[in-house]
Amino acid sequence: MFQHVEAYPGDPILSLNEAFGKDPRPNKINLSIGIYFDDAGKIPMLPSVRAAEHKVVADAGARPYLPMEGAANFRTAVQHLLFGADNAAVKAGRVVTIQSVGSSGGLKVGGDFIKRYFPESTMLVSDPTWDNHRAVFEGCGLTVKTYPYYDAATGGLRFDAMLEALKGAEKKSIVLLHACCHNPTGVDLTKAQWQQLVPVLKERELIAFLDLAYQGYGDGIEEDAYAVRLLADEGLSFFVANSFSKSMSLYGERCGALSVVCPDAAQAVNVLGQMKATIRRNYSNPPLHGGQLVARVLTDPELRPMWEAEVVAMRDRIQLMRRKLHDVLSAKLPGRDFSYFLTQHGMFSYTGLTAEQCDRLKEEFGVYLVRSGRMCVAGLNTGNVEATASAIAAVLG
Ligand code: PLP
Ligand code: TYF
Repeated sequence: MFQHVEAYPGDPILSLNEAFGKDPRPNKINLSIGIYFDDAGKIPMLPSVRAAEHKVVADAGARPYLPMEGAANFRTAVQHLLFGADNAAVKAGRVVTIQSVGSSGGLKVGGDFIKRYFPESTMLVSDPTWDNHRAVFEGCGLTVKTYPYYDAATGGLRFDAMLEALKGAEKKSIVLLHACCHNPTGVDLTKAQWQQLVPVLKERELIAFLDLAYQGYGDGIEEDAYAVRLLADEGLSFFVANSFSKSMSLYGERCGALSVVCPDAAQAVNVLGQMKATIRRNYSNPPLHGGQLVARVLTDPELRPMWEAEVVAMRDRIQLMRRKLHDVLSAKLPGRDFSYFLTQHGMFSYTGLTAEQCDRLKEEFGVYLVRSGRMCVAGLNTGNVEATASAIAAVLG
């Protein structure tokens, strides 16, 4: 019956993470999967989220289905977080937000919607991007192509080439942009570069699809929403998928959202309606619990500042590890430039290590990096950063 079902090779990142779990070596170091670990190497349960959970559980009653679009308190809180409570587009009823099953669910619902209403549009993603972007959007039936992004020579951005490519893109192409903390490279647009991008989006009638999976890990919760607010202020219509997996350490609760900024409130009503239809066809409605934790943290006057401080602490710890790794590696290999560890943002850095060097790191030293050379800097801690630097120095030396 199922002879024609071919073997699944597995997701490269998730498979590597599983291999790490099975590795019996006690000093193994996991810099593969995009998860924030604390200095003890544990996934944190944020105190703000724990307190929110106590409150939510104490208040909980029956468990009805949520509406297709998710819980109203969650959706409003997300709009305020992303756009600001006083945002003109939000106030005008031009922003549609649905609660999604992780931001992956938001990408999928957005992709299905785009396939139905912009069937001729090509999806343009950065070269490189998170592998699952291509998988999700091709799974929606969209054609996925790339625009230039990462500059291997400098460890920075090929901004001019990116702009040129977008200037030559087909009208109404969908442009997937990482709003902050680019996965996998850690290379982000500056505010000035976002501003330069706006006229290109307008002239070519390009439709931005922002992916905001690491809000707070770049420059700050508000700062990392810069692109979202800029595009809204510029009057553009666009999509934004955002995640609470990393910012609230709620990975397995699958908390995310998809927002669409529309030209007017009447179009927003229809867009929301068709989003609901898309959701109904996919999974009917999102789960209740995690979204209520998020809504509680975002709206509770005691918990909100707690969470904001926790995000600062996570971001600062990553920054400290970036500095430490940079300093130790620079001391060990003085001829080489490791400044990219300091200039790249968020959880990831592109190290330039080859697939073979990553294999050696894994096999000889128990240090796990994705074979593209992507390092999850958030897996470093005071107990493993020196060993990581020594292993990298050994494979580079
Ligand atoms: N987008 C990017 C760029 C990511 O790196 C991730 C997770 O690693 C996601 C989306 C999906 O996150 P989630 O579905 O957990 O919200
Ligand atoms: O490390 C990464 O880039 C991601 C992590 O449902 C991830 O692939 C893992 C599981 C998931 C979403 C993202």
